[in-house]
Amino acid sequence: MVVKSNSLFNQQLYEQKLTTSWIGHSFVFFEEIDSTNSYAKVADSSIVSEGSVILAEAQTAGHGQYRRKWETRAGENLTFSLVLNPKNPDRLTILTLACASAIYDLVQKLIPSAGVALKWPNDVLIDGKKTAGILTETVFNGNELEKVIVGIGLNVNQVSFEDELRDKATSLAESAGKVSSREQILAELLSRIEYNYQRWVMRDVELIREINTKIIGFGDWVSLEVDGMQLPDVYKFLGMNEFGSLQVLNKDLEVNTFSYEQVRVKVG
Ligand code: BT5
Repeated sequence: MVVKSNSLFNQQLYEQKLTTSWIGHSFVFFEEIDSTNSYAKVADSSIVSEGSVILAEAQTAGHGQYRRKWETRAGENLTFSLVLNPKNPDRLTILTLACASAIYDLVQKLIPSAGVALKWPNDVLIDGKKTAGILTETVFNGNELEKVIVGIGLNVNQVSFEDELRDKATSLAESAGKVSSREQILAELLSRIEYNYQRWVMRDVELIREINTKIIGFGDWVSLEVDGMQLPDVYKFLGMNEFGSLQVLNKDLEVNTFSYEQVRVKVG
């Protein structure tokens, strides 16, 4: 596959394509930075405010949960953070997955043949390989929530991955067989995120139902890893509840609830 890449993100083109009401109107661009999430956390409110998008072509310390590395080739993908100001820090699991769900819908529209799925708690997969990951972080001022940072890494035009990612990662280009305009993809994704964010703020239960049906293993008997320990039994995966906790049915048909952070779902 011939891939034309490494042209810098075109902010002007992105602005032309953007149709959101407020998300992404404030846009901060870096050719290289340690991490867009780290920057968004400390940036002054005169530069970064609600709805700001911080995008970098390259990150020297891009990371996921537990400081795991997020590795992408510069100039080929989308690595950005979105700043939000919800009133309180509850239900952030749902917010993370609402953004993942926006990516899911976009992938499905762009590549109808792709086997897209969400993986609890924060991934988007195409045909079983990771295409996007989301890291949601909070900043507090004393007891008060100051801002929420949703960091998104989406593999767009990168078609080969090194080392441990070789068999685990994929991209839109790899799946579609052609490159996409990153500017167009970002603009469209932000519209979908804005829509889902509004639904999240309104506590739309339909949003949760919609997300649940997209998560791998939903309705199936799955294995669970809790706080790093594999549980011996299998559980029926009931999905997320309205608080963003994961619910399963055990073999005695009792409902067990786990918090977002502590559980991993293993299918098959
Ligand atoms: C995530 O973490 O998947 C969330 C990644 C969030 C990255 C964005 S980029 C913009 C913003 N700024 C940041 O510094 N972070 C955010 P986690 O679930 O912990 O997954 C991390 C794991 O994904 C790694 O240990 C690798 O196995 C795998 N991985 C790393 N880079 C990848 C890539 N490009 N594509 C697919 N998988 C990758």
